[in-house]
Amino acid sequence: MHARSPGSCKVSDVAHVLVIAGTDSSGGAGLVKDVQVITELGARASCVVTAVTAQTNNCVAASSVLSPELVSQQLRTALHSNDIRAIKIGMLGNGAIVRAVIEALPDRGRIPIVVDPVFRSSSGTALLDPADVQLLRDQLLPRCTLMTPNLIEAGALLGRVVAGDSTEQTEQAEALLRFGSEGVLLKGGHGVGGESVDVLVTRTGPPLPLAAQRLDVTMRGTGCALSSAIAALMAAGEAMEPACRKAKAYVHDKLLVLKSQC
Ligand code: PXL
Repeated sequence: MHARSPGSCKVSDVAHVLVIAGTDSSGGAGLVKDVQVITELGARASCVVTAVTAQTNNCVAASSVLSPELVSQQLRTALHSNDIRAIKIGMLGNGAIVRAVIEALPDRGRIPIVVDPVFRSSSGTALLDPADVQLLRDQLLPRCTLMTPNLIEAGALLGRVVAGDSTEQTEQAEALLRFGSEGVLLKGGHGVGGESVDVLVTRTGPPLPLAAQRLDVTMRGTGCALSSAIAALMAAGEAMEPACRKAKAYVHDKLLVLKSQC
């Protein structure tokens, strides 16, 4: 008989996602949502807090970013203490934190890094200045595996008007790919039409439309949920395309449940 030492538990077989994000006191978006989704999908979560926000569903009452040193230390210690299999990046808050995260990120290609570019709260308050959006675009995206912008964030990153149809959406997704990530999932949730179509573009294949019936229901934190689900699935070994498909179906199911309750 062997006594198991406390350190012998094999956590390395477990999909473990590191979330870098801000908190939302309402619980509707941000870190709480991320950890909830990751846990529900059977993965483990560690976290790096970048900012603390006081929010209702209708407004941001207050917001304070943490020091870049504290963000950097959280990131380094989380990576050091755990066998992290994927990283999800949400709200960063300012340029100093964007830089701190870039410096402490693992080398590209080691583990999947999914970035959901958070520029505004759902209620419309800016959560990242335009100059810092450029920094994220030019220096963080080349370090990432997948970016998951919505149509509005894509317009801000490209300095263009929001795509009005599927041809423009695919063209904008391809333009976003030039910023250096390996893939871009450009979400069509803010568009019009009977279907909500996300377009996945990568360097290895043709653009892939992922369609779901558009539901006349809104849920805060759907962007957080989708990117966290993708990160959890990729941490468990899924490739980018099936991870995006399954994550979209997962979020769609959540919206269906919400609709059935309305
Ligand atoms: O849904 C994007 C998002 C991410 N993180 C925080 C947020 C929001 C939207 O409101 O508040 C903290």
